[in-house]
Amino acid sequence: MIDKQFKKEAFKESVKENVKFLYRKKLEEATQEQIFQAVCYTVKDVIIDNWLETQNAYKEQDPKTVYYMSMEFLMGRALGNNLINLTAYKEVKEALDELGLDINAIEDQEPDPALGNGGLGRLAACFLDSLATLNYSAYGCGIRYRYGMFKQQIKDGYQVEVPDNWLKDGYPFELRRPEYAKEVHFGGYVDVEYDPATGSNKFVHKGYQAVKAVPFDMPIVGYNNKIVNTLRIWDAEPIVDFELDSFDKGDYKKAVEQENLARNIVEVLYPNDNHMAGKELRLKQQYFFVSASLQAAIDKYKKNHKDIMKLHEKVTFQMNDTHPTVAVAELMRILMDEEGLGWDDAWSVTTKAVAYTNHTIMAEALEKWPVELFSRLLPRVYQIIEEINRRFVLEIQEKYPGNYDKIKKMAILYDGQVKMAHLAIVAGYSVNGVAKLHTEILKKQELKDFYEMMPEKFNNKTNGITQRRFLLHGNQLLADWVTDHIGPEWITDLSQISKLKVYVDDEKAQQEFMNIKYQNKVRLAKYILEHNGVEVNPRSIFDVQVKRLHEYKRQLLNILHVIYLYDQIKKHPEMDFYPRTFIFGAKASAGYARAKKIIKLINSVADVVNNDASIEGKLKVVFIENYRVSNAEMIFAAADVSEQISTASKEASGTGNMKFMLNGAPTLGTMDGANVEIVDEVGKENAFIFGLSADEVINYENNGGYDPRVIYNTDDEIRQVLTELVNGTFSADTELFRDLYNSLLNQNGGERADQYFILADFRSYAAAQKKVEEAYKDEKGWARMAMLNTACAGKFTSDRTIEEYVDDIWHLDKVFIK
Ligand code: GL9
Repeated sequence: MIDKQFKKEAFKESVKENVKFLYRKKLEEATQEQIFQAVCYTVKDVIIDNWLETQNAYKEQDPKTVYYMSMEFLMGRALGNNLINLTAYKEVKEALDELGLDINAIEDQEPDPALGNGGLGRLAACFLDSLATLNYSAYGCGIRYRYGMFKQQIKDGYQVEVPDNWLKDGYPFELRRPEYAKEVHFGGYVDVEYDPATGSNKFVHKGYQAVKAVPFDMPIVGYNNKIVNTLRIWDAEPIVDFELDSFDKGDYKKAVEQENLARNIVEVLYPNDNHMAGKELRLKQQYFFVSASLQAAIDKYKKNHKDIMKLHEKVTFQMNDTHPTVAVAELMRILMDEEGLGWDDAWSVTTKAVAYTNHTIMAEALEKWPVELFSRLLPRVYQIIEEINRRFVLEIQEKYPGNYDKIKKMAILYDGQVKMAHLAIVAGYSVNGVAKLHTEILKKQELKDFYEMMPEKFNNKTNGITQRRFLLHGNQLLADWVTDHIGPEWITDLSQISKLKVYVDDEKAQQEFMNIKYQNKVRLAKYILEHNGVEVNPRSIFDVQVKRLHEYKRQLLNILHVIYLYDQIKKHPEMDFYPRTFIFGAKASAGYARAKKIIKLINSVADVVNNDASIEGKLKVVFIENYRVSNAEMIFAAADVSEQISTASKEASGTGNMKFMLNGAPTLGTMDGANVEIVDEVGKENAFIFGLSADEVINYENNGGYDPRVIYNTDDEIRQVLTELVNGTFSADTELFRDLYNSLLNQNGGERADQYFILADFRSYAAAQKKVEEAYKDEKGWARMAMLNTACAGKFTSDRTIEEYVDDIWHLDKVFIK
């Protein structure tokens, strides 16, 4: 598609016009930021036309629509991605060249919209890309946080969090839609009033505080198909006092409270990954965007449809984890209190319209709200949950008479808590896990009782990633090479990438493939020099672990192994050793002390190792500051080894693992999450697998854990590594890493010693690492393995995932635009 605006001359004119119009400047006088804005407005102009056309086509063809409800959308930068999906990237790059501008520098002006923590939020973003590309009608529904994921600075080896003011200069791709504003109500009480018209009682919510939810729409551009869907994120505004109910007129205190509520509610994203903080404001955020999104969806439905009882035929709501689960009760409330349905009708529609995805089995991530808090904040919604619970408990009793243990384990309300996962499962028409192993663990362990009672709801949808961002945009050299060899079909049909298999033994192809990897390593080395001041050798093995910092992801195992290698090199300087660069990137939750200490340890080890001339640069350790979507794209492209070393059973899927694979980096990992399926696709001889299995881990856990002291007492080299945490090797303060040391050896309160089995897996990890080194020395063998990883990555496109959601859960219709 070469639209008018993307003919080079027209494009250049338009950019100059925009600079003049927006800033009263000539191109030569404009700053890079101003040029970035001007370029975006030119691109947005094209997008808007397609956006209008798409929405018109949806109106005419009336397809079923999915509303993907998520507290997080980790979009990453839009400009480059939009150009890619408009198939205009190359023309625009040339046009900018001719203006004396570098497209990379312009792209670098864009702040990363970081409205998410990690995998869960990035998955939502990949899904939106695939939905638009596959011609499905879809909305992303979320929150327009004023501050997204914090920016990470490393000072003296410590993480420092800096606010991410991504809206500071205005975000060019968003569109404010005040005409679709909705009111959301908090607090107050419920009155029961007799309605003589119907002869029944109705429930009236009174004395509440109100917030105005104002939507901002972001375009989601499909690849080369003219579809533009919408990510609708909600901002909060105070309801100014003349808009107060007549009842409240002149209530100054209330007006101030409402203003504060609006100011706070969308202020900031909670920076927790796989962890629930239980803060009241978080529940307010959840209800705020859920209520506004449901109201908007129902309004839209009612514009073209009369029968609310058929809502589920045109609309489906996918709940991304339990974060939006209050949607179950809010939909019931709207259907009953606003639309006038009775309970049974409302329940019948709701339970055909909402579906739930589970993303973790980590106990600390399970959302449970105190009844006191919940009922105070959302009195009417709580009342509805009580009734859902009452009816469900009756069902349990009918199915398992006299079995009170079942009620204890499965009730939605128990022990003074509202259990959001139970609500999601009871109401949802589908419950899915995100990788085969994860879904099996849900069925056999975490959600066993629910699976036994309603097996038909459970299904697996293995995660995926979009190849448009993580290969076509992030690794343009490899993308061009792939297209030269097998044509461009892989861009929208990643299964085609298996055609590369015929080249894996072709020496010329091997050399080209590895030369591209080398160039990407040079690009990353330059970034590292600029950002870390560390020189790394692009001929060394780039061994990469980038993901959120979490004990279960075991960055600690990785850095302990680095210490072990360092000890080995020091002890045997003559030993054969292939140069290695260990690259880390990770944000720790601001309140997660142990995770932050692990960051400090990585940086302390880096200081010692990188500055020890005696090891002749054989080992380098780099911690990349502020890991985020934009630098991730460059990091995946440059990786030789993909570290996926979570304690088996803990990582529900992982999606970084797929991004590395697609970019030709073999997995060094445990049999956890989607690693299992990666090995299925590429073959275990093209991966480096180690460690306890999920069954073994679960077995230990169910039987009181294991004893790391046995390993400590019998393995001198492991003991030496641990000792170096507390003997001053990496910090003059010998107490600095004492907590990490203790966590591996001593039980602490309810926490078992080494609860993530680091020492248990250490030897098999070290052995797998040794195999990596041997394999890398065999240049042809390695090239073959790297190419096979790319060639076997077809399954892991989010296009495949979305088609499975559509076939098994959503049943959407495709829409085509002429
Ligand atoms: C996560 C899992 O931990 C990942 O293994 C999984 O790939 C993603 C997407 O399904 O979901 N679950 C979860 O709570 N997070 C995940 O990344 N964390 C956040 O990003 C909040």
